[in-house]
Amino acid sequence: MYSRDPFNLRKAPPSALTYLQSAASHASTVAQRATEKAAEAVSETVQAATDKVKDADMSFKLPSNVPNFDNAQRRFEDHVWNKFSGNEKELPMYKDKPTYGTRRGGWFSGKRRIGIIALVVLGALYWIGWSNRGGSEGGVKDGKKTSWIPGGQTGKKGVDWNTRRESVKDAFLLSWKGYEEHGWGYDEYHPVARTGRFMAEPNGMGWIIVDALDTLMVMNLTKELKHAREWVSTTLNYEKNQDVNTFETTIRMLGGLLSAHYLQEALPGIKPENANDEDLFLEKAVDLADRLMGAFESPSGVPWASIILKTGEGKPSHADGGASSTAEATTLQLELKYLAYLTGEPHYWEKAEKVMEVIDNNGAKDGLVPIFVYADKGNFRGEEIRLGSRGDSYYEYLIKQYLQTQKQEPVYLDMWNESLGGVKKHLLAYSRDAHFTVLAERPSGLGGHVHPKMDHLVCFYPGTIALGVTGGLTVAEARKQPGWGKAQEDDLILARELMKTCMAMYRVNPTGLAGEITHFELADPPRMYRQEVLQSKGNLETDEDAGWKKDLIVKPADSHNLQRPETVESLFYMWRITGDELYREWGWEMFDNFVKYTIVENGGGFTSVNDVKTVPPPGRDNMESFWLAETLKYFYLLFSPNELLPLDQIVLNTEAHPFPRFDASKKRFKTGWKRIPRDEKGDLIKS
Ligand code: DMJ
Repeated sequence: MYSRDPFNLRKAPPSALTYLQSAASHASTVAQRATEKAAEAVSETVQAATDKVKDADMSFKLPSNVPNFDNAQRRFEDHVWNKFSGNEKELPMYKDKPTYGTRRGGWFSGKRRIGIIALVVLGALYWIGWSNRGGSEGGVKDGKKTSWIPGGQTGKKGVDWNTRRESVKDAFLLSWKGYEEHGWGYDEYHPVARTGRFMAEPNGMGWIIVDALDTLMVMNLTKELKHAREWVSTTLNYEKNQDVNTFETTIRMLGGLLSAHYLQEALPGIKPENANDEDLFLEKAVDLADRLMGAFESPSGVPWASIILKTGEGKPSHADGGASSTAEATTLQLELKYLAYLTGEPHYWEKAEKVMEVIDNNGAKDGLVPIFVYADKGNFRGEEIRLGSRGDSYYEYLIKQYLQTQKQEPVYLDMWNESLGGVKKHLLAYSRDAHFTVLAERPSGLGGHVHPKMDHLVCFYPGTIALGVTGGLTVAEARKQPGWGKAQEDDLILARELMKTCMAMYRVNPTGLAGEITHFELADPPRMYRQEVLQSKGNLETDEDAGWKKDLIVKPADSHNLQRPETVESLFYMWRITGDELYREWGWEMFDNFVKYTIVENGGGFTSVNDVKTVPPPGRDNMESFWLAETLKYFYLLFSPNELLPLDQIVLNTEAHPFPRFDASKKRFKTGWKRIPRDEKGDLIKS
């Protein structure tokens, strides 16, 4: 464990904070008085900084919770998203999944400077132990959550979301600056040791830089983007004689390059004016994709788990009897189909959809697929069913493939609907007392027992259900569409209940951060969704009646937090689709806790932590690339106006890289396969 000193206060205290530090070092009563005084001073400073941010943004006074229509960022976004319709322009070596506790572990101008000052000042509050002034831990004071950074207290009326999203941008910049200074070019970044590591020699894969390109664009961080682009242009190459994970390389690198290409075309001021390298990102994407194609050269068409990029040679998994993970094999389709659309090359499309056909021809019951599949024969390995690790994004990409090609491929809607029905029938149970809806697992197949365990990864599901229900429209818009009815309303209720369960997975811990895995107490026998629909009784909004916490168990081996995005991802969808501000408030609370408990000293950035049940949590000294690519992007979007990346015009890949929805028929692409019909029991009818 390292001692916490956010924002380098001990080594080089900014002058305004020297006073706070000395105050904090006085003996008990004196220190107490000094701290209170200091806190008042800081609070005034923060208020002044916040006001300045607001003043800088606003040409006239608006109510604080109304989006600012006149600031530069907003103009930038309006310009962009007005252009959207149609959008005519034409490794790592490890699997990023839960490992049950064994996983490996400048100053700027104007408004930005003020934002950073505010964050620094609030870091000082943490350093001097502000949290203890209210006599309770974790920012809970008088039974109410308190906030640490500009934007105000959670639950407060008239919240300024623009200020809150600026705080997210500041957190991103702090992470980026730490990486730029101490880990530049490395694929892994260790913010405490302030060093990094290549996952492939020489010069790495661009793991962090490429994954973050589109977040830099969405946040309009042009200076940082220029540096990143230069690196991509001068240093990035995929001539690596080393096997890399097919899926991770596709979703992060290919996905990152493609969304950078897309946003560069769509956003004003992003593409360099004198660029003769205007297709830089697309060229890199094509080069990478052509190397990845070797993974699909298996007898069945299901991709090998790994690929040697230099030779294009596919490799079976070293573990799991050589089987590929089902989620990995089926989470390459959005990327390859968008690339097919951009280039007009049909083989990307065909390879991608062939996998779906082979998987579906196994005839999995009720749309629920086992989590391993052999690349040589295309058959499943074992019967284990879950929507957590190795199962998750299979389901996600069903509905997203349907939306990506503007609903031209109903086969994927059919598969999505079938799987949602399977989830309701087999996997949804209620926790024993509070009746949280639990998305459980079936480790021994559908005939086996219900295992009440939820990986953090599963929390992509509530938002994805909501996306499936409305297709990205708001509920208000969707209710006017033909075909809307009780089934859709019920699914939204289910999404809300699961969202609440995921939030409980955060609030159950004293840090307010979720562990990698949470178990639930069930009744004996379990009460199941298919038998009765229950509303959860746990009241998450008060700390007085926290009896609901007894339904959740976070085991020591599962209590790490890897800065994962799934819950804020779902909060983002839930906010956009339902318009219920509760989801934004929950997101703010989560962000607040990430800042409070995962920030590292000396400006290194933010880190994964080892134990969310200890305050402060011991650091893990690793910043995941998806912290920049996903987690902070989703926070930023959650607090942004809804017009930024309009949900009915884009799809986000599983690494939060946005692609446009497109009319596949314009490039003469269409679904090249059909499902084998099923009988009334769901068995394949083979001719
Ligand atoms: C990301 O790489 C993707 O979201 C993937 O689908 C799951 N794992 C991480 C984030 O948790």
